[in-house]
Amino acid sequence: MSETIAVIPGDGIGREVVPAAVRVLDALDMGFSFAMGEAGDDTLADTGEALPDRTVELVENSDATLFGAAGETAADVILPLRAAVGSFANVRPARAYPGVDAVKPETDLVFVRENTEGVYSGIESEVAPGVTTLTRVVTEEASRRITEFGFDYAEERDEPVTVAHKANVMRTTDGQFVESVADVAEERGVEYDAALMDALAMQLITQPEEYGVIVCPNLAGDVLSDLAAGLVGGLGLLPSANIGPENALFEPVHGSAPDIAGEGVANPAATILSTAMMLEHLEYENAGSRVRAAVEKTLEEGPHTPDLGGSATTEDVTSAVIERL
Ligand code: GGG
Repeated sequence: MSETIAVIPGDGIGREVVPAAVRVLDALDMGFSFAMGEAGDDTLADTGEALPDRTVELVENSDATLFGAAGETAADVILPLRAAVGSFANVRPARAYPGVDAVKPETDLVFVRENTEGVYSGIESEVAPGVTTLTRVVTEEASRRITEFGFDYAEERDEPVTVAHKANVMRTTDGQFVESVADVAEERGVEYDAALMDALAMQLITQPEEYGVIVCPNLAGDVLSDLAAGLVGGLGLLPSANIGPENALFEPVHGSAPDIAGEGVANPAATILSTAMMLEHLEYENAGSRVRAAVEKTLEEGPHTPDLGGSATTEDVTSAVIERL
């Protein structure tokens, strides 16, 4: 085993939860090597660039990347990093765990978010003082690709698919999206539901158990997955994978949480669960399952960080996960 993992803590609590996840990977003793990279607000202040070329090269030359959190420079850091691994699908599971107070304990959802376009294409301008615009890009190619990925993902897990959109208002762009979804579904002969994303937000809160895999345009996936985090006990529990054809980047769904950064109390579960996704993606299924099981046991029995009502530190929780490995 000689995988090289690029490790980019980023900003805020990224610098606490990423070292915690690396401790867990070290404890597995799988012979991984770690290539540390810098990015984010402080990197911008120190070097004049939020994402130095060296960090991008490191990501491109690694077998997978573990990223922490982006702060004010998110658009200059996380979007290009996702592009550097060629990722087109952002997979965000949102599950309620025994032992954690959840608004909806029956929640078990996976958001499959289009990761390359939509309103996150970065095409913004100030056309006149006080007048700004944003171009929303939706292509047939990217819409079909995320749909194929979402259908494959759901098929492997025997889950229903719901497609979130707002084609009644964004008629051309989401019109393209829903048309591409319908074409792919017809070609594959598969069933799915389409739902207006605003109505779906309410349905997810009232009856999340009715849903499985939710295929979304970029912004909808970002927003709806955070909504689902609220159902299961918070953003400290949501891992994610950014998958490309040949490379991938793994990160917690949460951001840099400047309100608690530096206090040593950030919940490392989302990042450690992201490493479980990374291990599975690298085909170390057994190691991935062990990490996931150790996190689940720790969530069930404690200790818990303050976001889950406990008083444990990031270190305490990480040590408890490692003990349970
Ligand atoms: N680890 C995820 C992160 O740093 N999130 C901050 C953020 O602004 N994310 C936007 C996105 O996920 O597209």
